[in-house]
Amino acid sequence: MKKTFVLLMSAAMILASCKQKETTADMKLPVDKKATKETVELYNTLFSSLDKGIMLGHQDALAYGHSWYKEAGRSDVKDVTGDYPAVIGWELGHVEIGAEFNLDSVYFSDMKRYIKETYDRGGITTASWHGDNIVTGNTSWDCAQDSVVRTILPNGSNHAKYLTWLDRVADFFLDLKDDEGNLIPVVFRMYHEHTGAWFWWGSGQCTPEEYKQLWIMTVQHLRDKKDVHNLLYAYSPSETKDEAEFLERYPGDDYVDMVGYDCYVPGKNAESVVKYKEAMDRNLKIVTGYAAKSGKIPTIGETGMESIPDSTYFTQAVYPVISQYKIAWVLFWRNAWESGKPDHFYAPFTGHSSASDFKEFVAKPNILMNTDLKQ
Ligand code: BMA
Repeated sequence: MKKTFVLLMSAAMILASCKQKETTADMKLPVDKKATKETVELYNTLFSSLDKGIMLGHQDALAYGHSWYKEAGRSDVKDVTGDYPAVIGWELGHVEIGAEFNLDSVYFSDMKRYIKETYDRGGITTASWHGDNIVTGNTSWDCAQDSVVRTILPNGSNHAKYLTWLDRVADFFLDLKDDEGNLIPVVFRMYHEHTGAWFWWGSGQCTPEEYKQLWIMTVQHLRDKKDVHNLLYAYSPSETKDEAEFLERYPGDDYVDMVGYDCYVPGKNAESVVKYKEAMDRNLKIVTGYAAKSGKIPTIGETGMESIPDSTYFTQAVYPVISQYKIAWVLFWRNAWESGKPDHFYAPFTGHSSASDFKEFVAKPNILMNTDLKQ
């Protein structure tokens, strides 16, 4: 009797493992060929979700919002719409120097908890990284020198020190675990807006070749040296004029899983909204066109209109443009909690003049919130 049971169990286990192999064999693989099962699943889900709609993302959604900080279960997007964003963005700036909290005062221990909560709810996490300038110790916006990247690259004077910074970034990702101890997958959107010249890795601060080397060195260190296998890599310049500019600093298809761009309304008036719609349309064409050719997942890395003075921004400016394209998500930037930044918010909060427009936008069948991901 016991023997029969053991035999039956072994047969069931062999069948189960064959089934698992079959499904993974059918799946596309990201640039990390050793990516964890959950990361491969996320990668494939992102492709299939392109046919379902566009996920809504919000930066720092769970940590704070306009005029509040750290209230369990709260999110400005949820206050207004009743649902969490499908995608939540987090900022790693200062993890590299071993700080307890990031440059916007979010504790990394809290961030890890929020990432797990999001994962448990079926949501997706993406991370950006405004790492400090290693030469001066100032912020990522310190562009006084044009040699920071050069000093970080192999043989550069800061190379060894920079690897210790990357080690800390790796340790953060390796500490994101679900209840079973599996690593939680994250889309890492690193060295973003590099076609602009406002970060030390920007177009005025390094050559295209140096930028590419920085990117490749980072992927190789995280993936191959530190064995971080729960990442998808997202490339996100600021808006560009054409595919040539978009690709000028592109590190290559072997190092990128998602292609996107960052684009904001450049002012507060109607004219800037018109310019924004043009820029969004042009960049969506570039990004979806390149994604189709190269087999990458297109997305919008960051967008928004600061303080949303246009009360129909979501349904009249964003929706008519993005709904013409198949993209994974649209991520709106953060709603600052800091008292000194009352106008720095990109999603409405309860009582804001754009709240009803945002509700209408989110209710569109092709705009996906957290709950929609489970259906
Ligand atoms: C910027 C602003 C800053 C913030 C940084 C990193 O766009 O929101 O206030 O510190 O992103 O999150």
